[in-house]
Parts: sequence; C-alpha cells; structure tokens
Amino acid sequence: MELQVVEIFILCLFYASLPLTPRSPTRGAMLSPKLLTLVLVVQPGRVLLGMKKRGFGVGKWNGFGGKVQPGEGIEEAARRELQEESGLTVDALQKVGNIKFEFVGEPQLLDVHVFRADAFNGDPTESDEMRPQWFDCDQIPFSEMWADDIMWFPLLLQKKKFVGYFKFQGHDVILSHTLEEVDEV
Ligand code: 8OG
Repeated sequence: MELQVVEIFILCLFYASLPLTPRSPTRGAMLSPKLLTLVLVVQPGRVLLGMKKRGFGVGKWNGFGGKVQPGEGIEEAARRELQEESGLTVDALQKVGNIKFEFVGEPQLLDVHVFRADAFNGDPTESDEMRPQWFDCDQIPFSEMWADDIMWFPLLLQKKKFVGYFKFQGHDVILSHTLEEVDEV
C-alpha cells in the first residue's frame, strides 16, 4: 500500500513537470500561425507573376504578397503588398483560397490567404522585391515555383475556391498534403 502511494506521488511529480503547452511541434504542439497574403492578377489567358529577388522564396516566380502587419486587415495587407511589390492597385479582390504550410522543424505555421484580381490599375513595375512578368496560362513556370503551386493554380484559374494544407521538408519536398475545393473560403 505504501509503495502505491509513493508510485502515485512520483507520477504526480512527473506530470507536474510536463509543460502545459508543449513547445516542440514534434510533441504535437500547436504551431504558431503567421498570417500572409498572396494575390494573383489574372487576365484572359495570362497571369502576372513576379520573380522574388530576395528573402523567403528567392529565385521563385510567385504572386504578390507578404505578412499581415499588426492591426491590419487581411485584405488591406493584400492590397498594400500588391502595390508595394508590383506597383498595381486593384478595385476588387476575390478571396479564393486559404493554404496552410508547415515546415518540419520550424515552429510557425504559415497561414496564406490567397486572392485573385481580374482587373487592375497601373503598369506592373519592378520593385526591390519582385520583377513582374506576364505568363500565358499554358506556360506557367511551375518548375521555378513553390512545389505546391502546380496543384492549386488550375483551381485558381478556373475561378474555383480551395483550402489546403502542405507539410514541407525543406523548401522543395512535400511530405503530405490535403487540398479541397470549397464553396466559401
Ligand atoms: O513577406 P514574404 O515575401 O516572406 O511572404 C511570403 C510570400 O510567399 C507570401 O505572399 C506567401 C507566399 N507563399 C508562401 N508559401 C507559398 C507557396 O507554397 N506557394 C506560393 N505560391 N506562395 C507561397 O509563404
């Protein structure tokens, strides 16, 4: 009987020593989400991409976007980033997708809100971050883009809405993913 009490005491000490919220993703912790935007400007038969000149995703073609700043709305951030990176402004943005990205060993979950713009004002202009270029929709340079893009771009171009989750090992290998078409994002 006494032995049982000691065992229970030791177990209590053990559980009390565990962190309330585990910090390491490998222990099943919640990853801390980071809000990002991504805007694709689409015209009949072509899409505007930018070559990322520095930072995260350097050397890849992508839409325009970045981090949502504290106190900023998601769509507001999408418009700001589009303007800063491409020189374009838009009257209307359609919310078309939400994709979450996990990178093994990294504590943050990128929560990317994807928008589509079918009309724009201004001329695409190179910025410090991006060099814009139009691509025909049948010549999108997927081999020089993030590996997930080839899976959801067709949905975007067909004006469909989607939600997805991609788990990356490094920046090139997708370990697992989900992607589904939805009625509302
Ligand atoms: O501010 P910064 O340039 O670091 O923002 C990253 C941009 O890259 C942001 O617009 C979101 C976008 N982005 C990811 N992952 C992926 C991805 O897998 N595919 C595409 N097309 N864009 C991505 O963060």
